[in-house]
Amino acid sequence: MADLDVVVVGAGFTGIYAVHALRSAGLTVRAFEAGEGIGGTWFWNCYPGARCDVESKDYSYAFSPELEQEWSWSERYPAQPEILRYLHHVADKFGLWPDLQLNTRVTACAWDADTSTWRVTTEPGATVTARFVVMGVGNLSQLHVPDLPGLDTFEGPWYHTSRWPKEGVDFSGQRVGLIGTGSTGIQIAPEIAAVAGHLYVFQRTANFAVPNRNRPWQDAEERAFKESYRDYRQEARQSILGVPVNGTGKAALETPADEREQVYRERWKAGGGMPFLGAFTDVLFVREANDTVADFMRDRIRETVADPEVAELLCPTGFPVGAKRLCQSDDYYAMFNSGHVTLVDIRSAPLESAYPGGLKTAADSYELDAIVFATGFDAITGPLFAIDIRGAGGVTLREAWAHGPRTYLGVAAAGFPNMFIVTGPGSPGVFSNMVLSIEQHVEWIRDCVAYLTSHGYGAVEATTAAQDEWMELVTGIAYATVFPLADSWYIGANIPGKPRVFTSYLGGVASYRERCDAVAAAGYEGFTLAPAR
Ligand code: NA7
Repeated sequence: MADLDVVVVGAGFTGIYAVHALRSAGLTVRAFEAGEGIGGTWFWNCYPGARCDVESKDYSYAFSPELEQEWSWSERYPAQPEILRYLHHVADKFGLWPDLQLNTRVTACAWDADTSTWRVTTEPGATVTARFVVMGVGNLSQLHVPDLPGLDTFEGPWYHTSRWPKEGVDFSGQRVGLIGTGSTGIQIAPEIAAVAGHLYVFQRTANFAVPNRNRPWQDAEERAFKESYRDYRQEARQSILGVPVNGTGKAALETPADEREQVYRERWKAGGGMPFLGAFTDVLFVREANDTVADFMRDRIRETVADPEVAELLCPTGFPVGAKRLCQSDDYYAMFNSGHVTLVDIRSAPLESAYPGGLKTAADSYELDAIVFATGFDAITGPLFAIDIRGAGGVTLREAWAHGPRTYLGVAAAGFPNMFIVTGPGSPGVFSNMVLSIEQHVEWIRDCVAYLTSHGYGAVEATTAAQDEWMELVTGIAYATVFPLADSWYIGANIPGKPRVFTSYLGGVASYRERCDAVAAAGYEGFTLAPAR
């Protein structure tokens, strides 16, 4: 007999809700969390300026009307500390702490076919058995520090944004080198520039960034969304991205240029990335349509940045808007107008090494007191591969996915019975409002476990045929869009040697939910169910 019904790996948004949902269904469950606090992504990414790019009214749990009424978000886009406070409130309110075990890293999970249980090994030391494991490891938790020769010789401190010291870092008056200009680099740069003596931004690829127009919620606004929250959540479930977006319903290429410009101007003024991607029906499917957005955004950069050469370097080229995560910032571009911020183009003169006093590119040397890596993550599969997962016949997940991840519905993998993945590859995951997707996955998993238990089944495993059919669908949709046209972490291009495959389901959260529900209603079609032992 297993120690627990379910082990959940991670105590971020997934682990916290999974403990609540599975426990409420009468199951014994424990979440193991490597960090010394709950929050996952929002625990680790505590660098200055860390903020969610989905509005707080969307980026919150919908499972409890009482919770959504009693909690007040202070700002339109929630900052990291406020998200952590929210998650603590949830853990307090639902009494989850006894089943959230901190400072415990799951290092291995091995399937035992004889007992239909998983043996879960943790650091430091203990092993537990469980009927099911739920991977709530997040998509962006395995950090990536580039292999930079000489880094160990650098005499100052260096940091990765995702392991920021909890006590903060004082860069007052210092010469700081920032490597990376993705969402994170763009968020942290103005914060460092505000105090540093000089900030050098080492840019390999310029990214598109739109304004946040972040601001406190007005009381009247909050009242309004709280009054219709139930309907609003339903609308979110029926959407593509898990957030209602007011599209024009028209194609950009069939809209007169002045009308199109007007639409973009309104969205620029209102702030936020999703309204741009959803403005016209063809922006994410037709490169020429996407170019109309890209041209508009490049014009805004040229308008904001005083030095024309710097502005041109900041203008992204060569990939469609949205194909790399669309960044959001209210002050990134304007920051380059201050005399103490230098943009260093490491596309034309690559970064070569660190030396005791700073960083060296193919063109120059930069004397630095500190280096900040905002160089991202071994995304999506990285956190799963960090655990030694061994399924049926002792095959590791790493072996099974050597050519790229393969799942059925993004939630299960053939060869790995009774293992569920939340927002994994093959699901809308990173292309959706994460919290909405997490809730949908967790509820589907809860219902699946309840079904198995009540029908006398002990094991559930995706069939290879169902998995193949699903991945074909996922790939077919993805390659009809502009998303695979960039070297992004979405396709693993940021990690040397990683297979370049696009594995997110882009059909939208509504159709995805429908399919998951249909599979369940048909007695878990595409899965093999085995009687309990
Ligand atoms: P990202 O989006 O992966 O950005 C990483 C940045 O670091 C990006 O500008 C990279 O340039 C740069 N990078 C990575 N490796 C190197 C090396 N070796 N040399 C120079 N520059 C490098 O990570 P973020 O943390 O910003 O954002 C991740 C997600 O978190 C984001 O999409 C949101 O969903 C939240 P590159 O573009 O590869 O040329």
